[in-house]
Amino acid sequence: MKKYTTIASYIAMTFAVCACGNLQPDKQAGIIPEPVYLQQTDGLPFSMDEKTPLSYSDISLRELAQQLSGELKTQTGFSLPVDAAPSAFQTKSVYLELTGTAAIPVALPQTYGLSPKDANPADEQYALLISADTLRLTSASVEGLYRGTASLRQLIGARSLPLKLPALQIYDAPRFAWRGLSLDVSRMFFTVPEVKTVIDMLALYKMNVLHLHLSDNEGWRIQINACPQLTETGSEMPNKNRKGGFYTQADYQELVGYAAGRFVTIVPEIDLPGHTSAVFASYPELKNAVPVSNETNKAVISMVALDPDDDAAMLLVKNVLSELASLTPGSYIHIGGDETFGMPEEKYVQFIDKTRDIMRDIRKKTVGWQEISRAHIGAGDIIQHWIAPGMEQILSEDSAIASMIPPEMLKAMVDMFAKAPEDIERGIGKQAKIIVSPARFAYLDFPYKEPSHEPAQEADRLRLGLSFYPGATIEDSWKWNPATFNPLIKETHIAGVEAAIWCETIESLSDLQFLLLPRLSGMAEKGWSSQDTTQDTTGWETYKERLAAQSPIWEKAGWNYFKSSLVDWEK
Ligand code: TNX
Repeated sequence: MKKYTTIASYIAMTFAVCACGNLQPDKQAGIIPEPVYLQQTDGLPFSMDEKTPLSYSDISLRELAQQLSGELKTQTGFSLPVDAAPSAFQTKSVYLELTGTAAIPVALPQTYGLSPKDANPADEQYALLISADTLRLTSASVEGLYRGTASLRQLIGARSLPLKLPALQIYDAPRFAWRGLSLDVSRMFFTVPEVKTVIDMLALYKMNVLHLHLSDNEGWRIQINACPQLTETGSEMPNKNRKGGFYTQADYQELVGYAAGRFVTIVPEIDLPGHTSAVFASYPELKNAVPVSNETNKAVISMVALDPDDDAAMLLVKNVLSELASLTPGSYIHIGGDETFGMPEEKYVQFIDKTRDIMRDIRKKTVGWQEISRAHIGAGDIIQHWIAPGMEQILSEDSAIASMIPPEMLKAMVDMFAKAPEDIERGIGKQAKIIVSPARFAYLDFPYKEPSHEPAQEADRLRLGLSFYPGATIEDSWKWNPATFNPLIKETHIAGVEAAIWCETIESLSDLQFLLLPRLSGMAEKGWSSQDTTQDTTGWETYKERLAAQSPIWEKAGWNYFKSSLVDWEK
């Protein structure tokens, strides 16, 4: 304790400087998301090799120590010997320590938002202290220690052997309690091992939610025992000659378990009542709530929606959500609710209200795309904001997409986008919280605008991402602040931040990684880092350097990434 008091007075001085926005650029450390407080010291580095013991203060940390040792092997080629039993701190070891909160001597900023498992967001705080003979990671919780291991893994992975880690002190905590990625496994089915790779990517950047988009027009991806046709027929929809597929309940539970081991919560989405062509193909007797001709419905995007007055449809919804709830330990299920083009508004409201009643009965909390604010939602519900200002341009009359859509449908789409700002005001008025996923920053299927450093990547760059979106440079995607980009949304309204990757153009894990990296790290920073350096003159420059430090880590892990020409990857 005495030791911390001394550190505290020293830090109080330097932290005062940081608080004025004059942050120490974390040049050599190269950590993303930028830690709240990082001070590099002049001391000698900590040397680490295959003999450095990995020790811990409490038996509950043994598994974490073993996991860390295994993860370090990919980055270093060796794993650290893990002590058989807990011990007191010893020098020259990597030491994991559960402590009281008092061990963090600086006032860390408040964490806003909602935890996906209703935990105390403060549990993610950690301290990492490195000097010539100390490598000490402390937190009040195992989860906080796990977040700290992500910083440590980056410090190690970015360096070559023999390992010398810079002397530094990090005190860190998240800005938002919910930091996620929405993964579209409907348009492109990813196997269990592939999804595990995505979870590994999230964990390295301290993200804690994998939102799985389990159903859409192009395919139903989760086994539901009460509705066998959903997987029998719905998982094999005609979809650009892509292979179909679905997760058995055992597969899904395996993913939930793998994610939990990395402090990632799976939030499953069943997209309702629209985006349900796979449901209608499975159960053709269901009534369509959208009054359009069959001809219009065969066009580019199908206009279908489940009808709240159809008992068979509501029974299906109840069966699906109940089974999913029993497989999902997290507090939330996402019910979709987006883009019900052409569905009469009263029907839409009635559908969401009925679905919310089901959610209450199965004791899960509701997340839905922002349009659900039109129904009777309230405190405890979350709306996901995706239709950011600028979206309406994509549908302007002379845009690429407008020419592909039948006029009847285009009108319904334009109407929906026009109402979008009201969704947010209404949702806030009803006490709902907001997951911030504005398409132009958070949708990782925007094509990359700048070329790659490698001419061989140009074909992939031009192929991947939806061509009707304007391109975005990785700088465009990083330069925004979740609490200021939309004047309607204040920090206190925000549940968290989510990136989304939609897979219409993606055909493999390698394609997926190409669109995820490097922008995913930037999105993780939006969710975690309290300090906004996007407006500083050096903010982007130092971010680029931190980004460049990630590429050795990705290469050793075998992850594909876009070598943006804006970054000097060689450094
Ligand atoms: C809109 S975002 C959709 C998805 C598409 C995506 C493409 C949302 C709630 N709906 O169905 O895949 O755009 O970027």
